[in-house]
Amino acid sequence: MSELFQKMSQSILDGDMDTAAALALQALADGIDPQLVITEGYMPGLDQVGAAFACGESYLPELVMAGEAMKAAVAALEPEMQRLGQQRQTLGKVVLATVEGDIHEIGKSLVGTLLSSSGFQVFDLGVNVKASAIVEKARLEAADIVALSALLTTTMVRQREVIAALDEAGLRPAVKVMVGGAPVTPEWVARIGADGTSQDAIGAVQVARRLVGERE
Ligand code: B12
Repeated sequence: MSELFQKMSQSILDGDMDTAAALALQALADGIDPQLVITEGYMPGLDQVGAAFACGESYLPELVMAGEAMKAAVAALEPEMQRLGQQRQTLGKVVLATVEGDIHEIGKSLVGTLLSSSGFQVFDLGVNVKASAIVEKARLEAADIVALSALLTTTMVRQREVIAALDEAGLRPAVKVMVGGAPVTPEWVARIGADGTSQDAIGAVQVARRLVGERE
């Protein structure tokens, strides 16, 4: 299995969408758990690209290609992740978005996929979403949870703006707010008055379940 995982990581480093997707399908055919495939197969490659970018060893095109390859892999795994969660009951409604000014979608979409495969009804508004649109959807769907992703230190502040907008709209008492993304820390969560966070999509499901009063 480790050889397959190495190839997966390499496909991200190469920014090779076709290989990334083909390896994902191969893993599914071999009966490997899709969540394991993401964390052990593709994530190490993505982390490596991120680290290389951070210290100036690689540039934006590499980042874009790695992101596209990761998206292709997750898209190939998604139907199976959905299928695995199919029989579960609906645990609650989640309005999910990456905040305004931020176009990182992979982590957000992964959180959405795992939440919906765990039994939540997810309304994914996409990336670069204005606070007003998030509040509107939360109102329309009577959401239980609003989940906000931000990958940039410069866009984290938008999470606080959404909380303020929910408050202003009178929705805050009824809606739990979950925030996430690489720069988000427990201190940030406390500072902006959010209800929970997690560093990964699997943890996000646990937090969401806790927030709707569901026990593991
Ligand atoms: C891929 C990528 C891109 C792609 C995104 C493609 C796409 N379609 O999404 C592109 C090329 C577009 C991009 C652009 C930029 N990027 Co970029 N990008 C990355 C990279 C390499 C990976 C991000 C990713 O997808 N990770 C994989 C997913 C699965 O992980 P994740 O996003 O962290 O999500 C997990 C958790 O955070 C959590 N989570 C996420 N959201 C939520 C929400 C909730 C509610 C919860 C509970 C949990 C949760 O669960 C997820 C799943 O496990 C990171 C580096 C890194 N390793 O993180 C840089 C990184 C985030 N980017 C960075 C930068 C600087 C940029 C640019 C500003 C570059 C530029 N100069 O233009 C632009 C910003 C554009 C914009 N306005 O948004 C920096 C941010 C630095 C900072 N602290 O602010 C990073 C950290 C790279 C670095 N080391 O410097 N990027």
